[in-house]
Amino acid sequence: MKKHILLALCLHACSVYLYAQTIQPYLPVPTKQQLDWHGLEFYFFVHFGPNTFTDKEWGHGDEPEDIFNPTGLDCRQWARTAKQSGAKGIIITAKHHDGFCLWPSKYSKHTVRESKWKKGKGDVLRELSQACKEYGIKFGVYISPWDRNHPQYGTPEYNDVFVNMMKEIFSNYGPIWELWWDGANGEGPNGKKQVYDWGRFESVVRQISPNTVVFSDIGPDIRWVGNEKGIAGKTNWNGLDTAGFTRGLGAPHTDTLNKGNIHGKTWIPAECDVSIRPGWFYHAEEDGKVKTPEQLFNLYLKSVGRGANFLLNIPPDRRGLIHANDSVALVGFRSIMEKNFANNLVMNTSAQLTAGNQVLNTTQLTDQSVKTYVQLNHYQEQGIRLVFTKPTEINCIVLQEAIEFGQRIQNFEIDLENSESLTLIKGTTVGRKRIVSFPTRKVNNIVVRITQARAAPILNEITAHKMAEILVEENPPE
Ligand code: FUL
Repeated sequence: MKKHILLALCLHACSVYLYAQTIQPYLPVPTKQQLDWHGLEFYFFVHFGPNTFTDKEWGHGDEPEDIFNPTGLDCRQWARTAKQSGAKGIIITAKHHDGFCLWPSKYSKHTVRESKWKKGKGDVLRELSQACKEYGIKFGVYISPWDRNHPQYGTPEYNDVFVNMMKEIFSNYGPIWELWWDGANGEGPNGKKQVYDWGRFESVVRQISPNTVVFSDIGPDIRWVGNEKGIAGKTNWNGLDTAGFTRGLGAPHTDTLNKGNIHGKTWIPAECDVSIRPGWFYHAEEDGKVKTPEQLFNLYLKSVGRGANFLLNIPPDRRGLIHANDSVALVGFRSIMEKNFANNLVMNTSAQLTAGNQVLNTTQLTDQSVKTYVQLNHYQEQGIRLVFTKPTEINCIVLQEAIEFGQRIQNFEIDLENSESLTLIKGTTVGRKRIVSFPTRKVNNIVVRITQARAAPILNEITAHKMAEILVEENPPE
């Protein structure tokens, strides 16, 4: 009896707590820019350049500039396709390893200016940055420090060249939302490798564009997920320890990048890069190998559904257009997303915070707003029970942690209850979003419990859905 009174008091205190107390962050926490980045979830990568015309993946840097000659480049078509697919931005390969600049850089003689395209007056970065603005999506830039063309590559002067190129891009085409640093460091035209001045590159970018989020194997803002398949770890911590590591070959083990470090000192979330086709660049013979809408949705579950972001490469063809097969797949993906997530079945539940026999109604987790949240101060005894108004078929539950206060949940469990049976689902981390799918169950209630956490867990949203059965992930969550 005494225990119940205590629990009741504690639940009451907890509800007061929700409104009255400022929550202490559990470090590390994301910056404002990183938090906004998490919210974007899905955006395009665009690999385009001489390789598009030579059918290569890694150009040697000796390709004649005239090879770059798209016959009908239309960056508005790229931006429109992104918008229609639900992608929130486009990151373009401004310069890949072949060194060819898609803008007329003053610091290179291997650029669009030296090509036949538009009689040397063309500028892909100009056209794309404008198109992104027009369609209200973000504009980002990939720039490879490895340069197989630049005559100064392999000498200290090349670091000036690289810095100047970035300055050019930031001042002529900004704002740049995300900057993508490839860690590759091969030989240049004179057979030498470059010693990159990463410290300088980083401080220049921070100085000229503090709001840009910078990607590389180890951040500073976003990390590589450790594979090019678009798959984050089922356990995925946003923290990463970078001391003693460098970009490229000196990066942490790919498994660490995939899962993060549970006690990682810095918030460096994972981004899952993957191509819609086998290659990064367009190859006509891959026109029949475009991923299906279902495969794209599965990648969404394995990236965003594990707390990371989804960077999907859509390589334009030799016309400079997104191929119809890719567009069709993207439209299909968008429609799967809409159809399967539109109906949030927790709208038909009453949500309760429970502890033993004590029950407190709560609305914060089912109000479809990530701004309201519940902190479980006694999570070992507490659960969140969603009681459906009638038995309801579900096969997908989405949990969201209020990551602005740090990532806390280490293990969770979900009971799927009906009058005959109880199915237990177990998972590890949640992070910004955790999507769990399972064979369809008809349930009366679901109960979410946090079984292990690094600090009092804070959830901001729970949703439940009935997706097409074919979309359910094959392997149960962990
Ligand atoms: C890698 C590059 O070598 C590939 O060509 C591609 O650009 C991929 C996204 O990053 O490091």
